[in-house]
Amino acid sequence: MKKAAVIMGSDSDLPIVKKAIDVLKQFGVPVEVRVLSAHRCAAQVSEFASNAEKNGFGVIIAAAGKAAHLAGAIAGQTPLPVIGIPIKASALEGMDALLATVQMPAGVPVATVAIDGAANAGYLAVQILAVGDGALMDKFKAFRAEQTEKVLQADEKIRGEFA
Ligand code: RP5
Repeated sequence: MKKAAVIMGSDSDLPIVKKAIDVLKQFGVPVEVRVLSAHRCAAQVSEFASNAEKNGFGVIIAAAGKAAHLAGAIAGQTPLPVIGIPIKASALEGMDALLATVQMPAGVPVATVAIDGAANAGYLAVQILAVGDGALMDKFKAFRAEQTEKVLQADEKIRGEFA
């Protein structure tokens, strides 16, 4: 199976980013986790991004707050799909990071999840890798069926309580 990379702009992002890592691990996806800043260590970001495909990655998750250029900077230097997580890290409550991450020029997309939406970044990465991996796709389908079943059980319980 291809690996997933999870890159965060600062170790202060980890409490949120951990939710993406947990999802990837839950599905048995091999994951490498790095702290790399688009602004504070741009050369290392370039080194990582430009070698990611040949190093066996299939998808990259990039999380950053404030002027969040990390996901876009990575996306511009790799043909791999990049998922951006805007982190709530400033007085602007994450809107700054959301707009900086999502407003990419045509030809260099970043699939941007919600502010602090790290779990969905993990699920989307699993779905991307699952397209080329039948066993992973089966696991994802089983997860979805289980999720549906939990909602239907909650529905039955609540309907009973308020009948
Ligand atoms: C961004 O600035 C990081 O991704 C983080 O969300 C934010 C604050 O970083 P620190 O000052 O805590 O390192 O680049």
